[in-house]
Amino acid sequence: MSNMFAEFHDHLRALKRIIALVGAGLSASSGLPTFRGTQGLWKNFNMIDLATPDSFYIDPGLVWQFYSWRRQLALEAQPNNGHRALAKLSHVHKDFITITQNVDGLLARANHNPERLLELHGSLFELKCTGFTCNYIDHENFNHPLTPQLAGTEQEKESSDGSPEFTPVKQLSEKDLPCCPVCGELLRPGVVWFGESLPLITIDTIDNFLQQGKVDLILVIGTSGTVYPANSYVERVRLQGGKVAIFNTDIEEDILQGKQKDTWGFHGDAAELLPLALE
Ligand code: BJW
Ligand code: ZN
Repeated sequence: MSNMFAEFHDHLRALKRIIALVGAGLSASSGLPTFRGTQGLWKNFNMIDLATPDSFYIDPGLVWQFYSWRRQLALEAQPNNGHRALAKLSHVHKDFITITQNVDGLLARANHNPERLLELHGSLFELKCTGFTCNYIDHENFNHPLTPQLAGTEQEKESSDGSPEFTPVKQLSEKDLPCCPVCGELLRPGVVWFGESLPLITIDTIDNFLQQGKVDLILVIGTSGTVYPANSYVERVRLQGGKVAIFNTDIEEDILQGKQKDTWGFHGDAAELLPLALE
């Protein structure tokens, strides 16, 4: 592996335009659960019950307890060396952007250059009004709990395998949940659920970066690559002739054996691998 890092370093020095595409695996060693897999968030609850506009419409109390618990986990978590390695690169490399699917705010807390950080799926710490005619957004709200009735969800114990587990503790109605200071309607988390459009300004910034010149390399960090449009950026870089470097605890065998053209595979914890590969 050490030869591979040396080779990668030489390569990195010669590259101009780089994208990092980040998923939940980057924050795993900060103690935040991923979504899929045996220790993932979706093992007890179907994502359709928690991460769609319909689920919020049907039971906002259940969905708010889920996000209140996630906010608490993220507030207690600390950025790891992987977050810090990307943050460093964002200050020294001019033609570099990080596209993160994570909503935990840990890259920002690791001092990532804000101009080069694109939060594709929003943020746990943004609150948006659901009122039809109201555009109220609270861009950064780190209060916990958001209402007295949302207190308590954070006391849930770990599951038998040690991973944090969500269990709703109460039946909550709209009056128990955060409401808009302007119009009084229900507030919702500022994250992107299935079937929703992504922030247009973010999509445009990524499209512009991809169109301004060939992207030489995309670092694909701790993501299963199952969600569109995030997963499409890897193929777009390949089509431009760019290379791909994967950092994941689960990598296909042919990639590890160097059989897939223009693809590097770094197998293991992204928090440990990224400082070795980037610094
Ligand atoms: C480690 C590690 C360690 C572990 N080190 N590695 C059919 C029907 C309906 C819709 C669709 C459909 N087909 C396609 C769609 C579109 C849909 C979609 O993609 N669905 C698929 C599931 C099929 N997409 C959408 O609906 C999106 N909107 C959209 O397309 O609108 C149209 C549009 C497009 C473009 C412009 C404008 C409009 C929206 C998708 C929103 C996804 N939202 C979520 C929830 C966010 C809120 C929240 O956090 O609760 O985002 S879903 C969830 O998945 C979350 C994540 O960001 C996302 C990706 O997950 P990620 O990060 O990859 O995590 P995991 O768990 O899957 O993988 C972790 C990886 O880490 C694994 O590989 C591990 O091995 C690895 N790992 N430990 C390194 N220590
Ligand atoms: Zn409002």
